[in-house]
Amino acid sequence: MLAFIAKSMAKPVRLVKPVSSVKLPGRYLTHQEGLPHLPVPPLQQTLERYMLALKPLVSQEEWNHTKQLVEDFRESGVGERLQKGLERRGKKMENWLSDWWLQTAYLEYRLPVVVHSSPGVVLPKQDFADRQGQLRFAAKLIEGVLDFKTMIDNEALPVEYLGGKPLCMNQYYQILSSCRVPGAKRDSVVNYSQVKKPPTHITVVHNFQFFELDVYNSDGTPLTVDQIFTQLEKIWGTSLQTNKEPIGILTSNHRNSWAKAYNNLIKDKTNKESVRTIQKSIFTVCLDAPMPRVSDELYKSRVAAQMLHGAGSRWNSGNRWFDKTLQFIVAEDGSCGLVYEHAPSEGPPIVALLDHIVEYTKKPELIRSPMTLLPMPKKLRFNITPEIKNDIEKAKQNLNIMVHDLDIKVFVFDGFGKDFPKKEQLSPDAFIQVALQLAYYRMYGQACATYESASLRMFRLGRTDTIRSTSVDSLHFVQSMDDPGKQNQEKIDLFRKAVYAHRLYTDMAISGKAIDRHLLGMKLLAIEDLVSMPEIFMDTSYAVAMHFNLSTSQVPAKTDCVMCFGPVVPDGYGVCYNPMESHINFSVSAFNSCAETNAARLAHYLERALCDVQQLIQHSPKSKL
Ligand code: COA
Ligand code: HC5
Repeated sequence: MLAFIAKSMAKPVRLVKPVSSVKLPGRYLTHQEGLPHLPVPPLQQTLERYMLALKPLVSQEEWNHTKQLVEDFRESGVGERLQKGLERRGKKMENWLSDWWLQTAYLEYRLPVVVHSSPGVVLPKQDFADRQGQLRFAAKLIEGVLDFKTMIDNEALPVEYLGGKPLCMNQYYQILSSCRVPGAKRDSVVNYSQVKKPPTHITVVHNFQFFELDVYNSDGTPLTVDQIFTQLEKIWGTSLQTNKEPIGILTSNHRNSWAKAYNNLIKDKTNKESVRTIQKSIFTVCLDAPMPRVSDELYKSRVAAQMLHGAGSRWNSGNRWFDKTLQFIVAEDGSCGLVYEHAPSEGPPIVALLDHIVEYTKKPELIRSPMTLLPMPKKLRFNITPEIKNDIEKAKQNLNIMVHDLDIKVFVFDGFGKDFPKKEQLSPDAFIQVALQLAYYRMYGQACATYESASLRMFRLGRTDTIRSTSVDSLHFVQSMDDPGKQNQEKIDLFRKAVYAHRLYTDMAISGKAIDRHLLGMKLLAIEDLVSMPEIFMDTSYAVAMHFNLSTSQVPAKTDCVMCFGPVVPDGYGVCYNPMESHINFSVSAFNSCAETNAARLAHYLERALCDVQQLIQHSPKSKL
């Protein structure tokens, strides 16, 4: 099917350039070409909306100062010049933003991918509690991913829609057989899915030891679940020693340190080959060592931590290659999930894959096929010099600090799900976001800059823009909620107004009219084109607006699972939620090193806020709005 590209490309596609340069023929291409280009919003509109977004965040004095800077920006012609530059870029490129975004948000970002960038997903606990069950489930999971891969390869994935509009499907072609590679100043992503001979193996890691497992027969058919199970048993049996160097932990380090260690590591030919095998593999499966048991209440938070960072060098953090795009994690006690490297894709395609796998693993097994003798999966060797050993030790220390610093709380809100807001003719997402504003305001007595991911996939190669959840309307509502001088009806009206405002911003963002990426574009163009940085980007208000104490994302799934990620500022929270019909799965993260934040406390305030708003609405007659 992909023979057309296969012949012309012997090397992996290296994503220093945007993912865009991968050309796929057929149905996919026709679909992609029908998608609109991301527009550059009008300058005046963005500047006005920026001033409005600042209202609830800065003092009147700061606001007046910024207003002056914004006027200067416009009147001096600097804004217009940058605007024209962006518009030219928009005409030249498939997407004026995607490559910049890939570089600035991911490949040039130097903090470790662990906690700071790679999200985790906690899948429902599976019904097994021993090694047999673990390997059996892992085998089914592998088969499920291969089934999904066939749909990708055959371009048979159903096109997704948002707000009635078809979405860009490019990210699906970036998640398999790809891997991030560290670089001195910036990383890159390699993608082997469209090379002449695409890989037919996955990597499996157990007790910190990596194996190459071929998952296809020579005729191109995938191995059966039984065959994979037998291969996993062999891997297990040859990796019983627990005293191995956790080589994979190197990938958890600060990107500059890892890039240095990487260059040193791959000087050795055997090491280089092993690393290439991991990078090329279709995906990775981590067979994790058992973790300490915790109470039912703490269980999901414990698993979320295991997915995000592996729980430390003593536990499973060395049982990973964090640069790998997809790592499925299966433990002996039935816990399972995933950690993924964010550069190639947003959450929704990953979750679509997970939904498919979970359904697949539930299917009854097919009749056992006669077993052909398969070769032993190849163990990937690493020669550890004293220098590499030293790099591993340093990476361990840093990782353990990160592990101790991450405060994570996963909980299920079971008061209601999407059902209640829908019944009240309110957008469930906006409802949750406004409740979160209330929770934060009650804890801190003020509002903060809040980020919610909005999909730009209505546009070709679209990634995300920011929904700014803190608005003048959300502030009015949260200030009124606990004000004894306000009547319930007034509070309800203010709540509804805030919810509408959020939904309006969402519609604006998904149709390419939000302000954050436009401002970023002008800033990046100023770095390229201007001699000095325009003052609006050096202003305190700008810094406040970009300091997202609340970094949030809705990632809906069919599966009853929860996604999680770390905060993006030292004194912030990461909040991710999956709203189901009658409950909502939440994760809240924070850093222990920050005395002002506490994940469980915000979780508690959030639950209370959701309940209080429901009560308010239920116990009052329908609003006029
Ligand atoms: N009355 C009744 N029902 C309503 C309603 C109203 N006023 N407003 C919305 N609904 C319904 C919708 O029709 C929808 O129905 P469904 O469950 O049958 O699909 C449901 O409520 C959910 O809508 P809403 O809560 O408004 O959110 P959304 O699904 O439009 O999602 C975003 C909002 C911002 C999450 C979405 O636009 C988006 O961008 N998603 C991608 C985010 C992303 O990429 N995250 C990961 C980043 S890595
Ligand atoms: C498996 C779900 C992961 C969700 C990850 C996510 O939301 O990433 C955001 C991406 C973006 O561009 O908005 C970034 N964020 C975690 C910082 C919100």
